[in-house]
Amino acid sequence: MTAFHVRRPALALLALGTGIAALAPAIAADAPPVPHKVAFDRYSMTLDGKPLYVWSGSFHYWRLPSPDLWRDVLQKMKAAGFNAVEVYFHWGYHSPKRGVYDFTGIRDVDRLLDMARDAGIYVIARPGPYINAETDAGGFPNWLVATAGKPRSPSPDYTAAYREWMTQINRIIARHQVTDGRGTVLLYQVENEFYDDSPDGQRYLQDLEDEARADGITVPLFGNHNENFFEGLGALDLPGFDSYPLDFDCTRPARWNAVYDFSHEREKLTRWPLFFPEYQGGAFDVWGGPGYEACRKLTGPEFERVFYEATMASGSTMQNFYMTYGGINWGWLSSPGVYTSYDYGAALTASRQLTSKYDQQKLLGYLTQTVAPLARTDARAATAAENPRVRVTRRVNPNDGTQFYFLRHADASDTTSDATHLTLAQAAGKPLVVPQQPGTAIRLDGRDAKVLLADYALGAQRLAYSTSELLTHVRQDDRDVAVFYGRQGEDGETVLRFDAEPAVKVVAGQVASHWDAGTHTLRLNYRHDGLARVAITPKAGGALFVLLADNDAAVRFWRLDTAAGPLLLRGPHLARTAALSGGAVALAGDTDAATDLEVFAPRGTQAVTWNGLPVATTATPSGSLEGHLDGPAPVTLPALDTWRVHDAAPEIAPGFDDRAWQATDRTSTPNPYWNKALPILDSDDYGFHHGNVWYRGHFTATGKETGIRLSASLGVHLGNHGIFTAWLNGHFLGNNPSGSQQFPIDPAWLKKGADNVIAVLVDNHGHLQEEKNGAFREPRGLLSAVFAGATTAIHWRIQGNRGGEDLPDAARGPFNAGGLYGERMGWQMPAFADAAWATATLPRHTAQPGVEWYRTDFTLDLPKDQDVPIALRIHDDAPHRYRAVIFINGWQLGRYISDVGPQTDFELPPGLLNPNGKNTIAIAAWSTAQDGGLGQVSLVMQGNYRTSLRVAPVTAPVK
Ligand code: IPT
Repeated sequence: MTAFHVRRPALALLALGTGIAALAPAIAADAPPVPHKVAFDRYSMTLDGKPLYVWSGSFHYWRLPSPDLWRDVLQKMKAAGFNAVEVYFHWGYHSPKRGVYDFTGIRDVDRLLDMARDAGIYVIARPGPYINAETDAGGFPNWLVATAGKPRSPSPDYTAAYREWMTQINRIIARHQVTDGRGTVLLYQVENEFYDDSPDGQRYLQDLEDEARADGITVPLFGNHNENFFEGLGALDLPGFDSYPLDFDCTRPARWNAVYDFSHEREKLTRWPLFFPEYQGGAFDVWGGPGYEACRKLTGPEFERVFYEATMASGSTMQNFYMTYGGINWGWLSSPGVYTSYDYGAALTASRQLTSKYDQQKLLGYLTQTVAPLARTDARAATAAENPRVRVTRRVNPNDGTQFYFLRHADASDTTSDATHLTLAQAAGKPLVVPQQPGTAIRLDGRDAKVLLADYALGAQRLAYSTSELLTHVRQDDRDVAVFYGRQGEDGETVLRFDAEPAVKVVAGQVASHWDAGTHTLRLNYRHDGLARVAITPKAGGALFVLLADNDAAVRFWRLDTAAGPLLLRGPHLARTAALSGGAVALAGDTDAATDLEVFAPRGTQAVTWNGLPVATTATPSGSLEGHLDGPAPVTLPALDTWRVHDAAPEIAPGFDDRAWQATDRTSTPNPYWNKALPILDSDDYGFHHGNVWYRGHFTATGKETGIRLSASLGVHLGNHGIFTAWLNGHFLGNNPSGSQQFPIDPAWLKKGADNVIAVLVDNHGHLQEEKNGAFREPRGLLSAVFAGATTAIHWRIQGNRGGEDLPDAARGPFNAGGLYGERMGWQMPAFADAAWATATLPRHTAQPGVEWYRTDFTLDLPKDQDVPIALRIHDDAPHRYRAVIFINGWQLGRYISDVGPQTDFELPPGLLNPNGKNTIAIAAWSTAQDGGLGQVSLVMQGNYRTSLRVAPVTAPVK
C-alpha cells in the first residue's frame, strides 16, 4: 500500500503484555528496597527499560490539613487509573520564621510520601522554591518579604534563603525515590514556570539543579518552562509544557477555545517525550466569581475527552492534570484574588467527592494504564473520515503495529451529531471501511471524542478493531475479561481474529455475532445500552469474556491490581484496595447506596470480604461472583440554634491600652518595595504577615485637623477585595476598599491639646505571586496617614497575629492566625470559656461598624464507618456589608465576604471536625459599614458514604 504502512509482526510474538510497566504496585513498607532504572527516550519515560505512560494529577497536601485525608485522595486517584500524583511542596507552609522548619503533623511530608508508596502511585515532586499555585507569595515564606535580594535569581541573599529550604525538603524527597527503590518519587521539578533564560536565570536554575544532586536527588530533573532550558547552562534532563487551553474565566462555561495541536512541539523533541507537567484540569475562581460549579462545567467531561485525547493524538505520553483535587485555601493561604475554596472545578471536589469529571478521567486513565503500546507511538497518515466534519488522527506503535485512531469534530466546539465511517489501514490487504455492519456508523454527538484501537494484542486475544472504546482488560487464569464502552444508544462493532470459528454465547443483552471464514474474524454488533455480556470460547487457546457497556455502566467497573494478579469489580461507588490470597479476596471501598457487587477474580476464589466484613456471593453465568453491599445509614445534622456573642473590637475605644503593641519606629527596611515614606508602616516589617492587622495612631490635636487621608496597600489592582475601616476617637470615619481615601473630621470629635486616637483595621488579603521583580514584597497594611488642615504628627502602634513570626500555635502554623482581638485572646479555641457572653440567634443585623465574635458548640455522633463531608453555610437574604472569619475547633477554615462572594459553603474536613464528639464554631464578623451583622449559619451535608476510610483527629492546642 502506501509508504506509511507499518509491517506488523505476528501478534503471538508480542511481548508488551498489558501495561505492567505502567503500574506502580503498592510496595509493602517492610519490603527490601529494589532499585529501578528511570530513563526516557523520545517516546516516553522508561522504568527498567519498559515504556511508562505517565497519567498524573495534581494534589496539594497543604490544602488539606488532615493527613488521613491525603490517603483518601491518593486512593481515589489510584482507583481512577492515575499512576502518578504531582505535588507542590510549599516553603512558606513549613517555615514561619527564618531558620525554623516544621515537618510534623499536617506538615509531615515523609508521611505523605509513604502514603503514596503504600497507595502504589508515583510522585512528581515540585519543591519550588517558587511554586505560584495561587498561594500567598507563590509559596515564598512570609519572612522573605522583608529581605533584600532579587528573588528567583542567583543573588546571594536569596540563594542563602532558599538553600535553607532546599536542603531540608530535598533530603526528605531523597528518602523516597524510585531510583533506589525506597519510594515512588519518579521525577523532580526545578523551579516553576521559569522563563528567564538570561545568564542569571540560567545560573539560578543550574544552582538549584546542583543543589538537588548534592542533596541526593537521583531521579530525572524536569521543568515546566515550555521551550526554555533545552540546552546550555541550567538545561534540564526533561523539558515540559504547561497548557490551559480554556484559560481561567468560568463566567461563560459553554465557551470553548480551539484545540492546539502539539505535533509541532512533538517533532522538536528529538530526545524527549512530550510532557505536560500542567495540563488544564479545571480553573481557579476569584472573589466575586461565578463559583466552582461553573469552572467544573467549563472543563467538564466533554472538555476532558476532546482535549486530553488531542494531546494523546499529538503523541504525549506524560500528562499531569492541574488540579485533580484542588482543596481548601484554609487560613490565609490564598494569594490576593482567590478565595477560601480551591476546588478548581476539578475531578474531585474540595470535599473529596467524585464527579462526572472523575468518571471521564477514569475512562481515559484505564486506557493509558491498560494498553501498553500507547506509550510508544509514531504519527502516521490516516485516510480522511467519510464525514468531513470528523477529524481522524492515527498513531501506530512501531514495535507491535497497534493502531490508534483518534476521532473528534474538526471544529472541536462543534455541537452537531455526526455519523461517519472510518477507513482502517491494514498490514496486509486493502484498507477496511468500518463499521462493516450495514446501516450502522460511528457517531460523534457534539463535543465528543473517541480513541479506537486496531491490531491490538488484548491479553492472549487478537483484537482486529473496535468502534467501541476499550476501558480495560484483565487476564485471569487462561481467560481474558475485557470491557468496551460507548455512549448510550450508539452502535458498536468489535472484531476479533481467531484461527477457527469460536463458540459464542451471549450471556446478557442483544449482541449479533458473525464469523467470517475468509478473514478469520468474529464480528460482534450491538447497541450500547446498559451492559451486554458475551462469552467467547475458541477451539484452542484461552477464552474471552467481553463486557459491552454504555458510559454509565462502564464507570461502575474498577480494576484493582494485586500481587496475585488483577481483579475487575463492578458496582460500588468506589473501590480503593484489594488483596488476594488463598481463594479469598479482601476488598475495601465506599458505597453511596445499596449496590450489587460483582467480582471477576481468578478461578478458585470463594470468599469475598468488603471493608472487613464477609459478603455472601453466588457464582454467575459470567464466571464472576455476585453479592450485595449496604449503603450508608442516613444521617442528620444538628441545627445551630443558639449562639454566644461578644463585642470584639476594643481597639476602637480611645482608652484602649495599646502600650504592649509595637511602635512603628523602623526607619529603614531591606525591602526594595518600600515607598520611602516614614514611619514605615508595612506590617511585614513588624513580623505580621497574615490576616487582619490593627493600627492605632496617637496625636495631639491642634483643632485644625479637618480631614485625614489614609492609604493602605490592599492589592486591589488584581480584583482583590481587601478593605480597611477607620475610627477617630471611637467615631466611625468609614471604610475603603480601593486603598486610599480622605475622610472628613467633625471638629467636635477632636480633643484639642490632648491625646487623640485613630484606629484602623486592615484586611490583608495576602502577598502577590512573584514573577521576577519582587512583587511579592509589595507592602501590606497601612502605608501613610496625612491630615488635611494641619501637619500634626501621628505616632503609630501596630498589632497583628499574636507572636508574629514566633507562633504560639505551631501545629496550626503561620497561615491560621490573624490579628483580630478575639484571635489574640484565643476566642477561636475550643476550650475558651464563653459562658459569660450574651446569647444570640442568627441572622443578626447591626448598624454599628466593628467586630463581633459568635461562638457555638455542637455534638456529632456519625457512624464510624461513614464518611460524611460537612460544610458550614452562611446564608444572607440580601448582602450585608460584613466579612466573616470562620473557625472550627480553632482552625480557620473560611473567609466569607457577604457583599462580594461567591463562596457560602465552607468545608469542615474530618480530622479537624470531630465526627464523634463536641465541636466548636467561632466566627469573627467584621461589619465594615452600618449594615453589618452575621447571616444564618447552618451545617450542610455534602454527601454520605459507607467507607473503609478512617480518619484520626489532628492534634493541636485547644486553648
Ligand atoms: C500555572 C502555575 O504553574 C500554577 O502554579 C498555577 O498557578 C496555574 O498556573 C494556574 O492555576 S502558570 C501558567 C498558567 C502560566
